[in-house]
Amino acid sequence: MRLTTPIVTTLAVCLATATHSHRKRMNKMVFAGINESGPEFGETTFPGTYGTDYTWPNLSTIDTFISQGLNTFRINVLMERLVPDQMTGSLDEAYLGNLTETVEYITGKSTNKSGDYYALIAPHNFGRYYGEVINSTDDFGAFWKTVAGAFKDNPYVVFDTNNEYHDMPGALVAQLNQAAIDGIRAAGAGSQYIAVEGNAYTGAWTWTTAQGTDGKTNAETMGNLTDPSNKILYEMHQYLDEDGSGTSEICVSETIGRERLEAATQWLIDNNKSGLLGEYAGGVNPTCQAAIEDMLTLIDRNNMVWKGALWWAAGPWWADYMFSVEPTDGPAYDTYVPIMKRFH
Ligand SMILES: *[C@@H]1O[C@H](CO)[C@@H](O)[C@H](O)[C@H]1NC(C)=O
Ligand SMILES: *[C@@H]1O[C@H](CO)[C@@H](O)[C@H](O)[C@H]1NC(C)=O
Ligand SMILES: *[C@@H]1O[C@H](CO)[C@@H](O)[C@H](O)[C@H]1NC(C)=O
Ligand SMILES: *[C@@H]1O[C@H](CO)[C@@H](O)[C@H](O)[C@H]1NC(C)=O
Ligand SMILES: *[C@@H]1O[C@H](CO)[C@@H](O)[C@H](O)[C@H]1NC(C)=O
Ligand SMILES: *[C@@H]1O[C@H](CO)[C@@H](O)[C@H](O)[C@H]1NC(C)=O
Ligand SMILES: CC(=O)N[C@H]1CO[C@H](CO)[C@@H](O)[C@@H]1O
Repeated sequence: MRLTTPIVTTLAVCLATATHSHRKRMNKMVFAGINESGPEFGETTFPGTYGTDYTWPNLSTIDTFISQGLNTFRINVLMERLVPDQMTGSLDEAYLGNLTETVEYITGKSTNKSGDYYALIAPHNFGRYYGEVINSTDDFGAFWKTVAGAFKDNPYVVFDTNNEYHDMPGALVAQLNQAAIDGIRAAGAGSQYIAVEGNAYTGAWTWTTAQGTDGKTNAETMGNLTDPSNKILYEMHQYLDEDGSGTSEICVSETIGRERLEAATQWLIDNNKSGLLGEYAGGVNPTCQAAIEDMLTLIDRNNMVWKGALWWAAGPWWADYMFSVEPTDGPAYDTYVPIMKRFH
């Protein structure tokens, strides 16, 4: 949701080998799904009241998405509700209880026959805690050690360190991500994927160009993260409207999604990293539909680096929000869920 002029890159991206051009179906994404929104609503009200300020996903909608072939759900939460008062504090049992119920509902669908069902735990905090930029890597590591400890035995949880860091030093964002990785592994959660996000709202289109307050881009700072389990996913977000903020239903062109992903895709390839498009959306209209399909085609063809894509968003309180895929009345449900299904 960064407000800058669009950068249209002309960099060519290495595509998958032509020998696969007659595939009957798309390659399977590891993670195909949607964002579940609700637990982070009322994001300036702490702690807030369940049912008034925020809500949890309607679990029966998870079944609907699964029946449509989706397998990954990014659950947006707030750090202040999960670990109140201070990052080094303890878990709020009620909020954790609701989160655990949602997580286990999703991941419990995993069987050898059905495949894997993933739940991302994603603090929608933008690198802030009670509105202040997080500057203590020790406290942030402690937060993640505490949270990961509660889920360490569930291999289908994905820990998403924070939603959309922005207007921070790039070096600090990388250090916070490293502290989160270290805290999660120190909790004994060794098997799970960890989704790291970058500065500048983790935008794919500006991954190599947008500078943090220290002048550093994500491309310059994020590549040195280390993980003893080697399960880092570089999570990026991409919207297709003029300013890339996801606030307009108008997409720039039918090819804008692919164009905006090209430089980041090349970075993933050059640095031997795995990527996850953790948020994307477009309006319900032919230009956006073509652009989304074109973008998912790029992801599919580069599935040696891109491991999946998650639509923004579903959730019980979106009402007629233009991007809502909440089953089955969400305005984008009929158009975009079949497309997601096709690419999974
Ligand atoms: C969910 O949160 C509500 C309100 O805080 C609480 O009463 C309830 O016990 C929680 N549910 C679980 C399963 O922990
Ligand atoms: C699932 O597969 C794993 C590995 O192949 C195997 O060890 C396990 O017994 C299987 N579980 C079930 C319930 O079939
Ligand atoms: C770090 O964050 C705390 C809490 O928001 C703030 O009080 C402190 O001034 C910050 N320190 C630095 C060096 O920015
Ligand atoms: C790794 O760190 C070095 C030294 O700080 C820096 O020059 C380089 O750009 C970093 N690489 C990546 C991929 O982030
Ligand atoms: C790329 O990463 C994979 C998995 O992290 C690793 O096994 C492989 O050796 C790496 N390849 C190169 C060329 O660094
Ligand atoms: C939950 O979702 C189901 C299936 O879409 C729907 O029938 C039901 O009305 C929803 N419940 C609430 C409370 O929104
Ligand atoms: C693109 C978009 O819709 N962003 C919204 C995501 O949801 C949060 C609240 O959960 C809003 O603040 C954002 O504007």
